[in-house]
Amino acid sequence: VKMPKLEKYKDEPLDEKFRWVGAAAGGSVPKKKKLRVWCRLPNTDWELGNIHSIKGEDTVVLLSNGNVLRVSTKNLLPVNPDILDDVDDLIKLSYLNEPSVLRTVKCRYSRDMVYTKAGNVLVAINPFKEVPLYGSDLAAAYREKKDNRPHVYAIADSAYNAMMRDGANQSIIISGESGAGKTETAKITMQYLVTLGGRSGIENKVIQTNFILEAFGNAKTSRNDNSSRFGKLTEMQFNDGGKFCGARIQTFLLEKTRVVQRETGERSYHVFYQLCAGASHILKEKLNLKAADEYEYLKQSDCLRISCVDDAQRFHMLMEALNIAHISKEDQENAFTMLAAVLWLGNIEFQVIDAENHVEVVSSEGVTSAAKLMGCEVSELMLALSTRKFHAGKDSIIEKLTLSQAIDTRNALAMSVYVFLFDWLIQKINKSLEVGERQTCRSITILDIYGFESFHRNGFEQICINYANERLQQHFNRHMFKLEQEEYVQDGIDWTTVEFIDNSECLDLFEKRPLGLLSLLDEESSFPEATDLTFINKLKQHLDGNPCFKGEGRGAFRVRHYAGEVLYDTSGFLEKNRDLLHSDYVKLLAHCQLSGLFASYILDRSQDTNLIRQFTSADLLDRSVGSKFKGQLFKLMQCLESTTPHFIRCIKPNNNQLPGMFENEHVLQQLRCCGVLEIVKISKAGYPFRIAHQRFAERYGFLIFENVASEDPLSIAVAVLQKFNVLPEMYQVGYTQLFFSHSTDFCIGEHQKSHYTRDSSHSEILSWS
Ligand code: AOV
Ligand code: MG
Repeated sequence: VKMPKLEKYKDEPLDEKFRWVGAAAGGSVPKKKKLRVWCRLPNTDWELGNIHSIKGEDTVVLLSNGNVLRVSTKNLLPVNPDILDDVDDLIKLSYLNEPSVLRTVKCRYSRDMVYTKAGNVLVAINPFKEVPLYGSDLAAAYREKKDNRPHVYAIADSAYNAMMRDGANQSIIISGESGAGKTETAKITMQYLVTLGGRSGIENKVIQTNFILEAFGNAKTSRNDNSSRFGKLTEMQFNDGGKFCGARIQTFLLEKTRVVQRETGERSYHVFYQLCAGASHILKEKLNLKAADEYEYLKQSDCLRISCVDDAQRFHMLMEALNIAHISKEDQENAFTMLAAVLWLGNIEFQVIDAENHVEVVSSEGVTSAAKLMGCEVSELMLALSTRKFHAGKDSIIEKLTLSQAIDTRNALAMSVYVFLFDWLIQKINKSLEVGERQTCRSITILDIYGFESFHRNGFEQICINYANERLQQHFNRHMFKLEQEEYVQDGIDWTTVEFIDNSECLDLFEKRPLGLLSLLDEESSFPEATDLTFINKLKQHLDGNPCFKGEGRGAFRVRHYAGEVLYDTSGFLEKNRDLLHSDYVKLLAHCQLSGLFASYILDRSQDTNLIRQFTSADLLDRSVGSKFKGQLFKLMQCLESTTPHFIRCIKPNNNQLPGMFENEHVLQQLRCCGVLEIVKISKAGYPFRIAHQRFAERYGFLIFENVASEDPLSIAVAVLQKFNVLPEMYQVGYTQLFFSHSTDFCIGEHQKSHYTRDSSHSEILSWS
């Protein structure tokens, strides 16, 4: 993909750069000790070199590879001293520029230090191999503050401490493009959190649910062999004493089309292959299960295996995980039965019977097995897949389906069975992880959604995924840049605004009413006559003014996302957005005797969500996939806004899923789009620790004043700061709060007063954490 130019992005402010270069140009550089510089090559890479000579705007640089280059001085940037090569927090760099940041993370990465801080944000680069960075000993070291190197554990720990200290719910928000390591990071976070506050007996249960959800909700894509195809929010719950006591999982929009169709070289959900490879003889016989390559739904994409993965072994792990999660044997078997039914549905074939392309179901092993597994009559299933019933007044009219209609119906049925199964499983898991006797009081929520995607072909699924990522990016910007800086301004402290790449324009493109992408999609979906072509024309007509949108030929359009430009193909958009469920087969499903529980669940759900209702345009507003997803994301954001966020940005070092391969341009692009340089700038100049005058005075006033109550809080605060020699550059006094810079390492904790005395030094007062 060609990535867009990010115009608002700048290196160090230009004038600073020139000042620096100006000093070098002023002839103050000793001839022998030639100044080291980053020099931008014609291919836009940066290379280290030494200044050889300077003539006006041009500088001759001796590059480290031996070449000599004459460049304009604006293509030079300052190099940090070697001693800063592997700093653990980018705010420690003396010169903040792209090549220096890249050099630091690259240098750390080559030594398996995959985590680096950028102020409060953790940058995690995917090692694509096992690294000796995890385990209970290391976790304990973080808990006991014996280790303070950047780590997921450290983030989880500070979230936990903040939760205990402030009594406020926390969130850990993990983002990054597809394959960057979000899901692994989420699991590492969870592993840390479940051990807190001592053993509760459900640690393993929670950890094992990850494996179950990955089996049913992850698949191999061309970007990631274990790509999450759903969004996941896990609320980790803690009791009064701070002990982990339960969890609740919420999922978002599972990519259901994958069950019936996908690009060549990709797989459907892991669980299908695991089941085919690993089921016992008895189970195989019961389900009439064959090898994966006998199922149309599995073999169609020419990819049945993932290298280095043993599906049969994974199936045994799955069974174990289901047992540990207390999913009953009966429920497990119901689930496997449904999976087999889906596979057999895919093998059902149709035969054209007249000139109008109407069809009948071919009697085959596919249809008999599917009917048997679903628990309905073969004839019932055949009828549901080849006809449609209409109500015209009191009469009902039966209409035969054409070949493409019948195939669509069959696929829609298979997809809904899978989605029902997935939702049902989540419900079971939640039941099992539920906290007993209402003991929960606080939580840390972990968000792991599908990452930004740009494939060869991008459809409705990708636009939903990428839209979700835009929303998340907005949340990140809001907290890292907007709220932070607004607070400085409101409280009247000295502050120079740091610019950042705002993605509001792109979000507007999606969400604006009535002329945003989602509204237009809904409007068009409500016209029965509309086609993908009329849809694209509508988009072009209304959106061409938006700088993030560009109409292309042949039913395609481009969106400029914060993380890159993506070309979308509109084919199937309307259909997928409408997501019609035909009443005939929903009724069929609900009355199938698949297995008591499952059937009643479907019936519940279909009444719940009015699935049986015929689709009308009025329903669409709240029923279309796009609007439902948008609504879900809004709720998600609301939920996140009620927590204190902690951010982890995962970075993918290469597109080959290989260890030890660090592609500069690719990494740089990701660092840019998550605004790492800007975050460092804000953190470096900013005041991450703050406390209200009043609170500070209450806490420390007694160190100076006998009677704190009689003094004004601000005077007390300033007196304390002066008495303890807190340097003026370490803090600023706002109208309502005191702001402390990063270098103070100040902790706003509820410490006992006995911790300090009038003889305490300022470092004692300001540096516990
Ligand atoms: P994702 O969640 O960000 O992609 P994953 O977490 O699935 O990415 O990571 C992809 C692969 O990278 C994993 O299967 C591991 O092989 C490897 N990996 C990631 N993090 C680590 C780590 N800390 N240590 C070792 N290997 C790691 V997507 O779900 O596609 O957006 O939709
Ligand atoms: Mg994932």
